[in-house]
Amino acid sequence: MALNTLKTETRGRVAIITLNRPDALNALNSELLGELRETMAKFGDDEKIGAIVLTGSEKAFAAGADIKEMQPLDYVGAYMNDFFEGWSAVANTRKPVIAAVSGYALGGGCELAMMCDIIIASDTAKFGQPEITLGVIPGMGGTQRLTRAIGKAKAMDLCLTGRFMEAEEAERSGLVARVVAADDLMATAIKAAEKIAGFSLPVAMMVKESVNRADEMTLAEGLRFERRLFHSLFATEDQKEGMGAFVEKRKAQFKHR
Ligand code: CO8
Repeated sequence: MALNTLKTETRGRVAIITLNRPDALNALNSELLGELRETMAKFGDDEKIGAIVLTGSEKAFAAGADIKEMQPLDYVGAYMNDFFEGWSAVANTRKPVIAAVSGYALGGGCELAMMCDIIIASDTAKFGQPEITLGVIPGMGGTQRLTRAIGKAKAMDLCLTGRFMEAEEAERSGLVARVVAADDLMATAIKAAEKIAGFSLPVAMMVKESVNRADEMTLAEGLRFERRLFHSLFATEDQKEGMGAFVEKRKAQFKHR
């Protein structure tokens, strides 16, 4: 498939997807969404891929949904097309996804980063939900995922004032897992993805599924869900191999990778 808005490459078991609309600071338009959905699905189905890194440019991870595309929308059109619903497929990718964020991650860009499982940011990253300045509210999860990630006080501050949050504050607030120097961003993200991709893939996928359930379930339901997954892993060869290798003091060779 020829891609106009993305670049992709694979390194071993890691797939790297780079948003590539430099003239629009990687603004997220319909074409990009279509290509990202297809690409995520392709890597999701590829058993040789164990983890995905999603990144943008040095200046912008993504400066939001494409305002020029949205501007002429009316209510009926937005409702009938269920505008933005297509992003759920990206959020529902079952393999682990790391967002490597440099520069602006604003509006839909911040929301896209939050659809990923781990955000690693360069010290130049700026996060924000400035939709209020455009006369709208976040529409791809900004009021929901951001509030769960950083709490009501900071989420209200960002969504109501539209201010940008620097990488250091984003890490302190719990949005970002690690902040690294801009030059080290991709190497750090790829190394983390390689580490994940070296483990048993179904186990990594169950970790992702179970952690994400924490946002959706009560503690009691979530603990039961986790326990069932935990029990199920004793039916896998990878559990036998992982624990066997520990006891035999050797490196585990997981089968399902
Ligand atoms: N959409 C479309 N084009 C964009 C966007 C965008 N989000 N962001 C930047 N661009 C374009 C600019 O128009 C410009 O294009 P051109 O050269 O043709 O004029 C080019 O990218 C470069 O941008 P700037 O010249 O503005 O670059 P600066 O370095 O001066 O500024 C900023 C960088 C601060 C990031 C600035 O571009 C900016 O403020 N961008 C918009 C950020 C924003 O508001 N994002 C939120 C968008 S709304 C959203 O994501 C969700 C909406 C939910 C609605 C729900 C409806 C159902």
